[in-house]
Amino acid sequence: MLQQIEIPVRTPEVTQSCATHCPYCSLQCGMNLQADVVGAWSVAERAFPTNNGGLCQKGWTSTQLLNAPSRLLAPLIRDHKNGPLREASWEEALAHVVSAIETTQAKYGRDAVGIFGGGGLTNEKAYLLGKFARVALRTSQIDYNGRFCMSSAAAASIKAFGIDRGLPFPLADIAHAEAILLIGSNVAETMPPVMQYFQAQKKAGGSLIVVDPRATPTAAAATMHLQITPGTDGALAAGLMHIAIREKLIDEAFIEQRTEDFDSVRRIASSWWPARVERVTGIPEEQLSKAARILGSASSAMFLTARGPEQQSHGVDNVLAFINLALALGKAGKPWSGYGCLTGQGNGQGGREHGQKADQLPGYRRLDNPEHRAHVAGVWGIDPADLPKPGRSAYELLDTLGSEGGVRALLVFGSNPAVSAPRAGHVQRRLDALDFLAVSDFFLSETAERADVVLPAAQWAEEEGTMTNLEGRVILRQRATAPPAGVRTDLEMLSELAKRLGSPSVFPSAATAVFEELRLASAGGVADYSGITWERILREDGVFWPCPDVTHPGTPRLFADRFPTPNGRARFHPVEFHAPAEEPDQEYPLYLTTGRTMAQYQSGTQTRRIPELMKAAPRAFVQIHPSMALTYGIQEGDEVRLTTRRGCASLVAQLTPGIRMDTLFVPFHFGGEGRANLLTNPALDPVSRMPEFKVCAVRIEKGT
Ligand SMILES: Nc1nc2c(c(=O)[nH]1)N[C@H]1C(S)=C(S)[C@@H](COP(=O)(O)OP(=O)(O)OC[C@H]3O[C@@H](n4cnc5c(=O)[nH]c(N)nc54)[C@H](O)[C@@H]3O)O[C@H]1N2
Ligand SMILES: Nc1nc2c(c(=O)[nH]1)N[C@H]1C(S)=C(S)[C@@H](COP(=O)(O)OP(=O)(O)OC[C@H]3O[C@@H](n4cnc5c(=O)[nH]c(N)nc54)[C@H](O)[C@@H]3O)O[C@H]1N2
Ligand code: SF4
Ligand SMILES: [Mo]
Repeated sequence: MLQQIEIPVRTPEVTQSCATHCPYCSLQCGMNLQADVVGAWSVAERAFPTNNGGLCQKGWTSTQLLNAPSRLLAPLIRDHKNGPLREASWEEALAHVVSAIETTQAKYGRDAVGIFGGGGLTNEKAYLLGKFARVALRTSQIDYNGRFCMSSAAAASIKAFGIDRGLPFPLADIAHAEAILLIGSNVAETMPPVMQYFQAQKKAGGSLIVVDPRATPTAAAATMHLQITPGTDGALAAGLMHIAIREKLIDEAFIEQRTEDFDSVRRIASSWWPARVERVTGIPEEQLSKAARILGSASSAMFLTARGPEQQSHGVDNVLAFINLALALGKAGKPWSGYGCLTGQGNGQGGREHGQKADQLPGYRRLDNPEHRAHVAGVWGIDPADLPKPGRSAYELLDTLGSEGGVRALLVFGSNPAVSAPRAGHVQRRLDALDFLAVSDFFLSETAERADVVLPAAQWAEEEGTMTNLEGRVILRQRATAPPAGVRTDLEMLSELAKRLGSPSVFPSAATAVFEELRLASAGGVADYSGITWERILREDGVFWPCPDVTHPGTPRLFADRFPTPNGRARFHPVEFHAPAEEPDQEYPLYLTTGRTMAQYQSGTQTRRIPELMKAAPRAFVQIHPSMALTYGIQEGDEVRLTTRRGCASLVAQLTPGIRMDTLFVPFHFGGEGRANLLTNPALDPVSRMPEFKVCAVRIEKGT
């Protein structure tokens, strides 16, 4: 007989705890990291005023990243172009990077060396990366993945309001809005803890109208779902404006007192009668009228966009069209009202303020403005004339790699463009055409796999630094533990490279010192951080910029008295609707749209290494309506092949009754043949240079 053996259950004893934030999205949920007696880290709840203790599955499992078996623990070098990567010392790796930079610049000029950054980098890293490009390399060729993220919303906000801060109010205000139009955002999967505010808003009797081609979990939680045809957001906004004007729902007094140029918009809206809008958007007339009345008669209303309407070749116009609507209804600069963009990456907001964007200097200053150049050059101790001019945007930079007059040597910090850039097959070939590629990452991403030098970076729990969340709240990630031996922080890498390149300015490697410099560089700029200190951030649960001095309380809510435009008024923009760059035809009869799923993050470099997340979302799939699947003889779980004018991808069919009949949806988190971006169209918005990730024409076939 078997004897019953008692197995002792080990209750992990907490020996260390550190209050910090999640490594992933722009919500930057507060969390505690805890180490038990054997030094294993886990995540515990922390009351922070954004997530109030809530985390999604990615946050809960994030400490598994720290000791994932595939973590890079030493630099890697490739001796010959097609040879294997081998381990190397830091001395050898850094010397190799420096010599490649010097050789390339000597042969082809300064602009032949480029930098590609990321919106997940801390403010300190984004700042030092921008300074590294302009001062140590003196190249104009720097841009970053934020260009693929919220650049359209940023450009539109600057045009209309004179400032770009994701949300002009704290998240908690959402719970108080009487009506909300949520356009192309699937927060229930992309920022699950935010749902608590939408739920509270609904519970208080508010209306939540979700605009999405799919009946997402977010749409399921709404009071109304407008199931839009991909790429027609501009027509929807014009149609809602038409009804608002016709039914006298607009706020004439607000338009008169706080805005300019409404007449141009009124003219355009007159031709967007509901029947026409229904034809273009697929949204029934009754729903259009109902939505317009809800928004127009509410005492407060918010208009929130995410990537749905923004990642289009007319993304800026789409956002401007919704801002026009918010202004016409008098719903901006008032309590529980306004337009906001739900930024995406961990530091999507701060990452676009401090200089890794092609046209930008710290504090949201501009490279083409002589006063701005003089201020920042002063902080950096260089002649303003030595600062380069604005460079190419992200896709345009990637498109020139290895070509005549293009970038020949590229350094990547915090991005995986081989998976996440549009037309990824082409981008991959451009990466391979480079003379030299260096990548700093925690893991061997699909981009790092192609590098000549891979630099292993410390992770969020092993270093410190500030991030600016989607509300414009600057928060602090504290260091819980030391990085493994053989791993360095990005700041240490940049500091050492700058020194070896003989930079005329000092590049501190401590985040505290970099933040002090950032405060000076941003002083007087639009995104003014000069009054923010790390002590204040900890004491006050974050500080909202602008914060121009240490006695200033910070600015949770913008626009109460005026808009930061020269005359203090918000500006209407007469935007005409344009169809997407590519529409379905006989050869490619369906719309393809792309986006996210809950359990995976971005290009998947991090989340594809976590077993629980792989169990929840194991591989690349395509959502297809069951009736459409029937037409093609496709069943749940079948291997299918998608083809567009850019290329093919192999995916598994997921029959989804909630998607439009004419639309397929593919998440972009997977590598290899399942990459959504083998299919996407790099048609760029003329202003923001955002690619059209959200719409192209596609063909589907059974089989691989
Ligand atoms: N789980 C998870 N969460 C994330 C991320 C992640 O990778 N995974 N990434 C973070 C980042 S960087 C970002 S930017 C955010 C993005 O957050 P979201 O913008 O919420 O995410 P997406 O899935 O890209 O797009 C949102 C929705 O737009 C819809 N859509 C597609 N085409 C159109 C269209 O033409 N018009 C309209 N109105 N809607 C359309 C899609 O069906 C989708 O449901 O998420 C952040 N959070
Ligand atoms: N088809 C399609 N494509 C899209 C989108 C879409 O909706 N559809 N969305 C676009 C959007 S919104 C975004 S934001 C981009 C994101 O796409 P990517 O730029 O590829 O984003 P990540 O996968 O987060 O890549 C970050 C990489 O850097 C590493 N990393 C993270 N933090 C750090 C750090 O601090 N230091 C260093 N050295 N490395 C770090 C990670 O391990 C990872 O390999 O994708 C875009 N691509
Ligand atoms: S919602 Fe975003 S910040 Fe919060 S736990 Fe999930 S991934 Fe992390
Ligand atoms: Mo993003």
